[in-house]
Amino acid sequence: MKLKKLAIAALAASMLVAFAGCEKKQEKVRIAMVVKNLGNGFFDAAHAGANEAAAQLKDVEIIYTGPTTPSAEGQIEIVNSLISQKVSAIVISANDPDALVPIAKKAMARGIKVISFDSGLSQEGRLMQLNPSNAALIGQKQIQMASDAIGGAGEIAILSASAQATNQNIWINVMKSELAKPEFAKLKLVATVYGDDQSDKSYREAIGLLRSNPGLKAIIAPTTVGINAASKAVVDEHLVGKVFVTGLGLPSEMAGHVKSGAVREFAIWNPIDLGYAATYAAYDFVKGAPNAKAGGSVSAGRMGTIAIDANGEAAMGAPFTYNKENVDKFSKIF
Ligand code: RAM
Repeated sequence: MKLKKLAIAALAASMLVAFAGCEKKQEKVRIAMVVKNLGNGFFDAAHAGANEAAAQLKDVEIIYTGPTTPSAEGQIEIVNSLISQKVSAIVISANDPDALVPIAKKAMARGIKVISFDSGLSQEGRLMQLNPSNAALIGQKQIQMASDAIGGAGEIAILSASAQATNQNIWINVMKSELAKPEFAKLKLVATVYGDDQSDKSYREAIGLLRSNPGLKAIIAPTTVGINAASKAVVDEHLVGKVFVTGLGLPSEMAGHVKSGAVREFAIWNPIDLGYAATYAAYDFVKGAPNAKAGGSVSAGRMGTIAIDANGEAAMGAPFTYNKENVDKFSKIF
């Protein structure tokens, strides 16, 4: 009888161990990618990169989310609910550098690792900001492309995303400093408008620019949504060859506009790689990797090691330029 009791106890104990093991296996690192807004091809590509990283890391689940329109309020609500869901990390492209800081701090106080990517949060609101490239390079490149498209002289305008977007505002400041240089003295910035990364609003703003500035020669749109909408507007207003659009675009969305002649050149980095690297970075923070800190580095799978500077910022490669020679090839990728 005693033996039988012992055997039952041993069986129960082994079942418990097996159950606990099973539980452990199911515990995944839940990384929430919060984007500026849903329905933007750029973030869809970043999401694909996040999924690729999760498949390689094996114990990661990606929660892809964002508001329908790019507002800080929408993102605050989402972050609040992610705090209740006790996710492991939040990887956010912020619609405002400061408005989201209190909620990001609340998340971090609960042990959630918050990093920003693409459009950054102010330093106190995140552990790391992953920039796609160096901000100076991105800004300079866009002025250079506009200047080249119009022979170095004429009126230009900027069609941006939302007025509070961290990334676009940094690039616009660089563009303005570039315009102060003697080599761009003949370029005149006549207006800066905001399409809020919504196709319809961006299109209307572009039409407005074209109609109220009859001497306009170039529109620079440092947003994939804006550049696509501005190119359509130039075609619809029969201004191909007279007004050139440039900025940051997705080859898959821009190939037709390069062919129509509305766009000669545009630039971008690989959004798949950006989402992939941001996911790996978040994973290192969740796992408490000793180097995952300002002044350290994160390991980003096929992207190698990414250095983090003293302000907690990291940058990936230089933006790449697309034109009629290469746009079709890349349009199959992103
Ligand atoms: C849009 C978004 C994003 C930006 C790209 C270039 O998709 O505004 O934040 O990085 O454009």
